[in-house]
Amino acid sequence: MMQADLFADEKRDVELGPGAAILSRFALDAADALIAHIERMSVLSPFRHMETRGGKAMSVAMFNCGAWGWVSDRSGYRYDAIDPVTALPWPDLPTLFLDLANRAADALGFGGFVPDACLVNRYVVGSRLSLHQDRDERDRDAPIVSVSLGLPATFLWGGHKRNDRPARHRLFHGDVVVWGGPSRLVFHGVDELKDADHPSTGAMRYNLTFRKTR
Ligand SMILES: O=C(O)CCC(=O)C(=O)O
Ligand SMILES: [Mn+2]
Repeated sequence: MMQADLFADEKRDVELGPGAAILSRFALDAADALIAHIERMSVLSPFRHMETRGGKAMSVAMFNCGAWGWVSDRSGYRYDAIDPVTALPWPDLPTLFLDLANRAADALGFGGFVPDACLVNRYVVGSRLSLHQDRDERDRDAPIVSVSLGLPATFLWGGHKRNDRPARHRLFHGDVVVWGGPSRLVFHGVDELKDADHPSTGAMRYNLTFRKTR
């Protein structure tokens, strides 16, 4: 098991493009409280492997909190107010989540960001997310705010075309990525998670993506 590379050597923000940046360790102080909320909410709305339109189970397990939740099945991708597993509304967005997302968006100049959806992703060793655009939201003026927790991952930051070769950036525990404005529809993804043991999450990585869907 690899133990090195669990934490960044230094705090260093990275500009990804217009309206897009990695805010190094922006969520570090809140990280353990965020993880406690994730674990509490996953009792109400369990992590599940959704199916793609093609009928394949995704390697990343997910649930949502907030008024709207992203769901995928053989009929496609959409936002739904009801969790199809529990037949209940998704858990409420904790105030801590809302406040963090709002502050991160503000740091990039996107004032007044109030997300109505938060997708919670859980990666285990070998999980990956192939290059995609976040385009199921009706509101494209608001940015996406993404929080990384636990094991580091390699974030793929592409271009406006699927075939644009992506840049690779390590994302560490507490890092926040914001992309909006001219970068809102940039293709992005996550490379296969490598085995290691993180003091806060063990052999897992969590990711929160905050979205304004309407
Ligand atoms: O896990 C990540 O860092 C990115 C997640 C993502 O792109 C998504 O959930 O749409
Ligand atoms: Mn995405």
